[in-house]
Amino acid sequence: MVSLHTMGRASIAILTLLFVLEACGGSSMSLSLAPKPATDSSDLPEPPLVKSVSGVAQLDLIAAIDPATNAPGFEYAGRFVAPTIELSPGDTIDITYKNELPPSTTPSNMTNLHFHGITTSPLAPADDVISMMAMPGQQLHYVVPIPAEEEPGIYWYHTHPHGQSNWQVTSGMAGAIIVDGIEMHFPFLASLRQQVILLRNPQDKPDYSTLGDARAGAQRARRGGSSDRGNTSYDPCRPSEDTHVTINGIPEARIGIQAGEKQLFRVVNASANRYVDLAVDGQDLTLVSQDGFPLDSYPGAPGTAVVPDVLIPPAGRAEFVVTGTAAGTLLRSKCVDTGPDGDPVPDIVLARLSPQGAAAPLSTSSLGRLPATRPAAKKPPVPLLARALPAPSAQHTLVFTEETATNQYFINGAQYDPNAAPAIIAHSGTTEEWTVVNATSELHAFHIHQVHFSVESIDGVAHSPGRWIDTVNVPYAKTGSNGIPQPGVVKLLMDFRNPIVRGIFVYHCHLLEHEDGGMMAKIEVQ
Ligand SMILES: [Cu+2]
Repeated sequence: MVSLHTMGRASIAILTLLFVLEACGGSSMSLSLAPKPATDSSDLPEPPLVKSVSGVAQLDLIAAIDPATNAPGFEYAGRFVAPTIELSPGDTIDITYKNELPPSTTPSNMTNLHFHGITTSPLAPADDVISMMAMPGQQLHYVVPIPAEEEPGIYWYHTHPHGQSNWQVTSGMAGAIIVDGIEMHFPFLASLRQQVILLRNPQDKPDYSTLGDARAGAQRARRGGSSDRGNTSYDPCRPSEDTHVTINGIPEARIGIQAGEKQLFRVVNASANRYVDLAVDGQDLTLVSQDGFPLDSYPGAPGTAVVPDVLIPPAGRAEFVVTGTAAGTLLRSKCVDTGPDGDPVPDIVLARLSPQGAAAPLSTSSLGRLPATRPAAKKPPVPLLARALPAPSAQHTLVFTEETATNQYFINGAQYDPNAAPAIIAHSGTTEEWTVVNATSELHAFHIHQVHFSVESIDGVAHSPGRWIDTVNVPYAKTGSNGIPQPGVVKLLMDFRNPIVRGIFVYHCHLLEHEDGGMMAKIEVQ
């Protein structure tokens, strides 16, 4: 359960005001702080774009307190906004990251970066979240090589300081990464406009002063034994202050799309803790990719899937095609049942899809339209992912448990210890079968750095077709017909074949309150 309050209404109103000021070039002062009516949504803001030049996407990023929210944020080019990084397979991300957060003890305001979903090295100066850490006043230099065979799709970067990830990510320290070339998998996408969408769930700062970390304090006090464990009549769709979601930084957006026009929506659930289940009223979605990997990257899998909705756990991504209608329609997140001990996730509207405004270009950047003439990225004749999968060389079981009274979270009975040896040793070039067991009464989202995996089964039911993903929902425990609690179980095929992935990295629950509370461990691939 996450019991944090959302940012206050005033904070949201200020965010809205800032956006409107920006949209108006800062010239208009006849603005109201009153909530905007749903019929007058602002156009979807587009973050600034950093494109690779000569194979390198270079940027300077600053961690600092955003005066608009009084919370930590990314400052880029003088604005508090996380830029979108766009590059080709084989390119390199080069980021100078300076920590200008104030020195503090609760929390310490240390920070770093993780490149979520990217198949890259876990060793410094690449995607190392264990030894690379900047205290206030310090600076890090990331050089992250993207393999030439990296799948084209949407990834993201976010901060990953254990104990403080929840507060930093929920405050917006996260941006999108686009690896170009998805039109090589799906030529029909080349002529479509696309929308890069980051969903966030702004929440209040954890009370670090009570116990010195994010695990308890006011959250525990507010929870006050309110667990619904064993309560079968709880309402998972109940309204809650904690369930507010922003779309590219605003409460609700208008997306211009003409009647009959198809667009590619590329969505990151950058919430620290909130699930979304995306749907568009009156139509099915044509899903083309999950977690950055096109669906047809799994051997034998169909290229696309027509689905009524797509569940995206925190940190997950989905890319899908939607169709405009003459009367307009709504992009919404449907209610999600996160379990008796989980947070309410009610149905909410995220965006109004409308023909109004569609005549104007949606974008002035290359992200507004995938150029059909883009030079083909280098792709090996037989990509690693397309080769026959070796049989698993090892099996591991991870049991997720928690103490809701103290807000502590465990994998196989242990909380994360930065000084502990890796809990799992794997060997490069192999696959392994991992069984993730959820013995709690709420959902968790299993994620591992550096590699993707496929889901073999969920609660004993074979899962087909195969897909490569990096974050998976793990069902909560339910009482069986015999009256005995049955844990939720997912079986995963872990892919350690890419030789770039060697070293020590982590796997964890991507509900970041749980990760901060200990639900994380190390793996070493040798
Ligand atoms: Cu969790």
